Amino acid sequence: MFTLPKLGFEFDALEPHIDAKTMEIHYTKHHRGYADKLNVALQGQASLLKMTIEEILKNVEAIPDEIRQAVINNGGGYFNHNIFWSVLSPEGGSGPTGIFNTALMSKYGNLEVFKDQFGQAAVARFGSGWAWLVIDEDKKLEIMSSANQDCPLSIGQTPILALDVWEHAYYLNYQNRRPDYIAAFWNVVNWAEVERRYESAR
Ligand code: MN3
Repeated sequence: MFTLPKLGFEFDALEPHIDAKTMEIHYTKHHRGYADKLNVALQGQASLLKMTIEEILKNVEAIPDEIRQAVINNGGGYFNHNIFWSVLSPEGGSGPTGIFNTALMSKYGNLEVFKDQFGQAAVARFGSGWAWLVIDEDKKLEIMSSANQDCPLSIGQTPILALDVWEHAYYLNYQNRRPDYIAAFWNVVNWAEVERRYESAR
């Protein structure tokens, strides 16, 4: 059974950048919904139930046809939000450090260029989806976006920074102003966690 991770902060801790009501509904309804539906889809699937969610999403072709799309949607929804909560923090926003920062700077030149390109990917994602900073097996950094709950793990990429751009992530506070939500996101990014994910990836 896949269960929700405990949030590292209260629902109102990210205000004014992400409001308490959005956080509460997002975590207790949307994220829980993905976890519940993933568990339903996996009922009786003994071999899949022995795997981690990362292993399942890395091997979607091994999922039986009749549940594959349900697992991609709900397993992706479950895992993607786990990452998203982990890279948010009320103490966030400072900026990257260490070897991760060195890699980021060598790719993008400076943090503002990176934020701008990531923001463009997030704005340009039509409809519902995610913006990502990912690394490949050589730890090469790349900005990408995905539709719906499609997970970068399924195309061989390891996500280290995530931004949910489904309307449910921002509509209560920002309505149609996705760019304002994206700009506010940078104030609550937990760069230490992004860095940890970069360093611990193999
Ligand atoms: Mn969401």
